[in-house]
Amino acid sequence: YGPSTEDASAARDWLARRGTFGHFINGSFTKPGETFETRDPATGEVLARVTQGTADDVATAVKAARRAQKGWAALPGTERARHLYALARHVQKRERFLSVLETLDNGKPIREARDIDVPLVARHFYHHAGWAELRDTRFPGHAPLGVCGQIIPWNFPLLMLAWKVAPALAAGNTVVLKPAEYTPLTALAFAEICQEVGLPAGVVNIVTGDGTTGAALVAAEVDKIAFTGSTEVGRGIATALAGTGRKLTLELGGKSPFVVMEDADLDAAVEGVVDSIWFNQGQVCCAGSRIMVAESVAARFETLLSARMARLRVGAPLDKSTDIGAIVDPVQKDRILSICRAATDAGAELVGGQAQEGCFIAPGYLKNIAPANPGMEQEIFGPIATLSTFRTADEAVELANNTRYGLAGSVWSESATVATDIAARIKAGVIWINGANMFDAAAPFGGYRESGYGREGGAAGMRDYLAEPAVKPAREVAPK
Ligand code: TXE
Repeated sequence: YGPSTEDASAARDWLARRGTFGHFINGSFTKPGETFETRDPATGEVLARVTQGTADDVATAVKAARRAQKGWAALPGTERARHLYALARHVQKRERFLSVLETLDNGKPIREARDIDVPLVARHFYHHAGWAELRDTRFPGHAPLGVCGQIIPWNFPLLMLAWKVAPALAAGNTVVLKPAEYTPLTALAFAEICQEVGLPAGVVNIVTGDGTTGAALVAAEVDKIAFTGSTEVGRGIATALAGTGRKLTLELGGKSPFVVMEDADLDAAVEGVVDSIWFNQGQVCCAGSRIMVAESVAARFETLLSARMARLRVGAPLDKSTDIGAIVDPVQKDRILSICRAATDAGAELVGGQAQEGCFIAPGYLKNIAPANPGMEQEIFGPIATLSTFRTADEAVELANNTRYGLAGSVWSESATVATDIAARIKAGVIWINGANMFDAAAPFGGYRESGYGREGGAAGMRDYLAEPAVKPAREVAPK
């Protein structure tokens, strides 16, 4: 099924009714302050106005979260679980509305919002409802951290909210979350869901705004900052928090290898590229953006790849036959194009990847590209991969690890021995074998090196929202 016209108009009615948004603090929406526009990148149309959060707004939200935290943490795990189950069910109940809203605000194809983003959001809350119940059995003596400040990007707006909010709440923390300025709308719709399910006031607070609001949150009296975004901003946050004793987890950029061995199923690997770099217009932190193919099969692989690429449809995100939607914002489009230009200036050849009117870029890849080419080193964060070749397994591993990042990787081979051998030698937080971009709430996700630290999902993700028990001093034994 596709989204019906009614689904689309439900989202539009909601936007027309709400129009201008305040923050969501202590269980209700504040009066809007100074506002900015959020647009549909596919059409340029203004969807709504949201409030630019000030340091005072952030402080008010942190206070509300602080007041709510003791009561929330004191609830039995089964009660916190009941709230998380309710959030999951209500996300499912409103899945069509949320999918359309996400597509309007972000530009991603409706098929992806509907079949990937929103179902994963519900799954994340269901999974963490289980953790709320299991916390004390699995982490005896651990305590919640307190108030968590959470800053999220625009590529998976509601899903990144779920990744942050669900484990924090399951552990007994309360949160102040700042969505990205390009895509605040599903977070505000989620705030309404918090009201609908009767989540205690102050447990989830949402303050909208740009990077200055994010910086105010970093400077506020919170016990942890969880950040997903660019490596540059992540570095600044780490510096700002140095010496404060506050916990920090960072999920930053990536330039993940996609390694196709000689014995790989090439058709499957090409489909893997579609799921990898041509998913969400390539605006995926763990996108397999550096394709590396064994030289002996490279020509055949490229023929299949370019034929498949030509069949991808670039167009209106709300059309359910669209494969590649709009880039989130003209600024990001320019950023993508400028890296591609730097790559071709340095000698690479761009196949496809043409800029189109508006926020659209056709899928493409850079070939004949040297390891030190900027297109090989920088995160393009658009639908453009690099394509290079290798001769031996060792060379494949060396190429794969020749990056400052370490978020993810993907290995394609029909031999389990070959695939697991290569996978184990790639330095990355997540490796997929004969697959790409597969996510599950139970599987920890996170990086190495300049991709950040800390994990989200599963037991490891829970641990990052808990304080270790204090070490009990060993009983002194008087010398005989
Ligand atoms: O990210 P920013 P941008 C990468 C990707 C992309 C590039 C730039 O390469 O092209 O970053 O994107 C908030 N203190 N990724 O500029 O600025 C900001 O308001 C605190 C990879 O949009 O990092 C938003 O909520 N917060 C990435 C969030 O940080 C600050 C996803 C992310 O925005 C802040 C996004 C500050 N000083 C971009 N400045 C991934 N890992 O998935 C900004 N923010």
